[in-house]
Amino acid sequence: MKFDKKVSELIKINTEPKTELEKNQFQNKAIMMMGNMLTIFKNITAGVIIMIIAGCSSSEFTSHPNPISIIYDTDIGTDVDDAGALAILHILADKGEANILATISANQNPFSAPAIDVINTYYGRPDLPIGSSKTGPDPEQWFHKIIPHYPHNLKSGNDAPEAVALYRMILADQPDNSVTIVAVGWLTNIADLLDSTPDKYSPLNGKELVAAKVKELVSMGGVWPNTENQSDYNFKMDRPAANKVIEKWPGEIMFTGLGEDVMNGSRLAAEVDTSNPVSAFYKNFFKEIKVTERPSWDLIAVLYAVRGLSDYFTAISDGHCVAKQDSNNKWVPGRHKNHSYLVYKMPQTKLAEVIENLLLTPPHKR
Ligand SMILES: [Ca+2]
Repeated sequence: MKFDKKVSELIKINTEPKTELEKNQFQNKAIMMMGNMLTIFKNITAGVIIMIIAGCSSSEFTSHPNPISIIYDTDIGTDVDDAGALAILHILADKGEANILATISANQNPFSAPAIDVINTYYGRPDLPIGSSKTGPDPEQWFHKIIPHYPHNLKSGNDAPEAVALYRMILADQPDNSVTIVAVGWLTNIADLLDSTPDKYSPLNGKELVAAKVKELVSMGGVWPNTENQSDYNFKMDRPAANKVIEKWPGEIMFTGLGEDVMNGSRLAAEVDTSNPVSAFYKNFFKEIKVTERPSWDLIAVLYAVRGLSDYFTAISDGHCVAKQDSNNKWVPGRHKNHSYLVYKMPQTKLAEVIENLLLTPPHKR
């Protein structure tokens, strides 16, 4: 099933009033589903018993007791780390550590959403909802010209659901305090979500919906603790959006910002053939800008969003970030409000190995 068909069906389910006939059909379906679930439960129980008897260990691709529900928001195409970050998000989902709810472009470039679709399709999730900003920046830089060579359904971001509508539809359907949003580009969609008004998906406004459903926003932005004239790309690209999110986001934000000195991509480009589009994206990027590896900015944001601090990072939470009108950010030490930023705990070379090993993991074939 095409992802856009799935999204349109989701919209239909969430919006159309149910007639008596539909209600009866719904009840019958619910009864059938309960029967199916009982059968599945019996099969799982039997499977577990067989595994125990046979002495089997669980495979690498087992379900995790608490997979993190993730919405991935990206400016994919302006660099290559967005593609690598989406790849490792899929691998972490294959391992049962993440449940990807949606993949959304903050980049208005019409090729960004198809690039996301290429990666989702390669990693076996062609049905994942994909949204696209209709208002965000559209830089001329574009590094993924080879997307036509890979299977995907979405031909243009103009055909994708509008980003904020998709956010609202997905969030409204999730349990309270359960969703992690990881934003690895500029914060246009996140600011627009805050400004959104009640609609057919939820009677809550954007700020209320976020407060109810989002556990944490992970933002790959800023230089920490202070920029000190090192202008940050993601904040700078949509400064009003960054300032709005810093000042008005109603829940926890983890600013990651790390990655400049954690290099990756060299082994992926050298050892994995171009049937993997992410390997091809890295190869082309390296050729175009004449480098052999790339910082892990966005990949670190995803790694933290799914695995938390783990052995990799420490959080600095005593204080808060102040939005400034230029392209800088300032950390004011003091009592924790709702902001934190990451610092390294694991040596950068070892962290680079963790990330490259995830990039080299082949997709779980479904
Ligand atoms: Ca990015």
